[in-house]
Amino acid sequence: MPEIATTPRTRAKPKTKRPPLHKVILLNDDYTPRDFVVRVLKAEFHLNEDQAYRVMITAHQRGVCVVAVYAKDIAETKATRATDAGRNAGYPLRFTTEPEE
Ligand code: TYC
Repeated sequence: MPEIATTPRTRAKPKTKRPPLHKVILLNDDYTPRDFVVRVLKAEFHLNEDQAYRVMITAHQRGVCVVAVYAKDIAETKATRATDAGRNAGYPLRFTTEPEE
């Protein structure tokens, strides 16, 4: 009696989908001091000095820079807290979020 191969060729489809990640985006402005932007990036997003400087200077030169990606609610909370830190210091610093493609 010939043996019949029973190994499935494809994996079963996973039943749960990961929720899409959301980008936190830093927007440039003409007023917020560079060192303040770096300080907020370090405090809220746990970037080191070098990472924070690179993100700040990229936003400064190109207008925007992706800071990090998180689950939606975490991205929104961090963007709000970082924007509020600027407002509390009298600066128009802004962070937004958008879903990853
Ligand atoms: N453009 C600001 C300045 O020249 C610095 C800055 C950089 C502000 C990045 C916001 O997202 C920003 N003082």
